[in-house]
Amino acid sequence: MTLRALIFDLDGTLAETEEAHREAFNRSFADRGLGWHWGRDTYGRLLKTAGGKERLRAWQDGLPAGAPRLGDDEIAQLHQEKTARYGEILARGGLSLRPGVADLVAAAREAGLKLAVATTTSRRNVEALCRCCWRRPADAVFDAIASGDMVAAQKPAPDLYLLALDKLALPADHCLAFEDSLNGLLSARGAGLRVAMTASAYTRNEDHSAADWRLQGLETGPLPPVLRAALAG
Ligand code: XBP
Ligand code: MG
Repeated sequence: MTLRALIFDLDGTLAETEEAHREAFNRSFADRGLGWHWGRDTYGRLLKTAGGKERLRAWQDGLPAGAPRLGDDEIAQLHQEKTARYGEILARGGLSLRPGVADLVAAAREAGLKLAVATTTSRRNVEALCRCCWRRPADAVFDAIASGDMVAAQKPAPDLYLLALDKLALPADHCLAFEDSLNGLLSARGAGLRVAMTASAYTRNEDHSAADWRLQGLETGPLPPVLRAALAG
């Protein structure tokens, strides 16, 4: 099989973004005077639900009976406010790529591989991360972007990776996925992809044994043999 493209998950894989997301959620709660606050332990549990709006609904479902609840339109509005806060955090340079990511992306581009993103977060947040960490628009870094606002079913459903493959116009067996979470692993495998895992701060205790490769980090390697061969040209 000739490797033709790398498909990267974004949150937790390209960068440790979830503390910035958590801060943005908490700021949007405070702005509205909701009296909600997500600590790390709570957020770690809520991260089992992919997608910020879906996560807000899962949070509400766990509130005591009789607690005030937001309707779907209010959830959508609150999530837009959260996304604005997240963009402000990244615009202040509040984030950097995980070690090894910039070098791998540059080496893959140099070797003629296509590069894609398959992420549950929004297209707007993909743009914010690329401008913050690469100082370039997302379309200048990646050949194809599949984001949560483009599909109906979030990870672990395969929809995002199937959309990335469609945008790349490549079959799954010519591509390699990089993920940090079990939801992402299941999504990529569901789309027929082989998966290299780099667990992140919030996913270190998950069971990633179904992955094809489990790396400590992209900078420590060893990279999957199929990728090493493609980079060697
Ligand atoms: C991780 C997610 C996202 C982020 C929050 O996405 O599940 O929901 O936690 O971003 P990835 P939004 O697939 O990149 O790991 O609030 O924009 O959803
Ligand atoms: Mg992730």
